[in-house]
Amino acid sequence: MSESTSSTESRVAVVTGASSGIGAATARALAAQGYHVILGARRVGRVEALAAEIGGTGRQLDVTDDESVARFVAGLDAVHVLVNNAGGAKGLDPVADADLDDWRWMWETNVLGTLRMIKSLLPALEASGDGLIVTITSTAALEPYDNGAGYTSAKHAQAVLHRTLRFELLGKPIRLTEIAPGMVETDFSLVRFDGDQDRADAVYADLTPLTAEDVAEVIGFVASRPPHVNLDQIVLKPRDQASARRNIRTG
Ligand code: 8X3
Repeated sequence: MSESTSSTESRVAVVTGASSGIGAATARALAAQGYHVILGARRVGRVEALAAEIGGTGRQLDVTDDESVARFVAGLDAVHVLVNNAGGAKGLDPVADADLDDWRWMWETNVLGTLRMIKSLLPALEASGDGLIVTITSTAALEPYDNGAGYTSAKHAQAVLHRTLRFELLGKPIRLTEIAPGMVETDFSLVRFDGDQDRADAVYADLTPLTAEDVAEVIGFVASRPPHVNLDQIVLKPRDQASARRNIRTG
């Protein structure tokens, strides 16, 4: 096997937030490429079931908790791919009405959660000899929008943390890819609107959003490039969406 061929035999991939949506679809995509996938999520039953299906390993993981992260990474000596997917949005309120608990949750999960995972797994990523960090940010990491400051500020911060590593890790065998999706129909909006299904459905009504599989397929492409190819940033949106808040609804 030549050095530039990206063999995935016995390579290890870690996916956070792997119990549903983009995380679950990414775990499936990487397993299909031959990775042994370690799936992490708070809902351990779900990741264990999916792990059993794809020949991976499911472990409980709360990225907001130091001890949970330490338990999750224990024994992972060589990791080839880390997908920072855990995170999300809560609320859609003007800054004047900001709910501090919602902001705290968004910063804890998206920003500090990503930081905890990266800090914990950097030695294992380097030890693999060909590490890759994929961070799922959002189009919200590229542009602010009305009522979204809690989420857009967290996503901007998460993205800057990730992009800074591109400089700091130069010279080490670790690649970094930021994936910035627009509208993807998962339980993202259901969580954002605290379980209000009608409100969540309205976000994707009368247009064709991306699916979790659309995003996972791109991550699979990134992970299957040879070690010298670094895809720095990929922005993907539905054809019906031109910017964070500009889209076309045709019914
Ligand atoms: C989700 C995209 O437009 O709802 O990350 O902020 S958006």
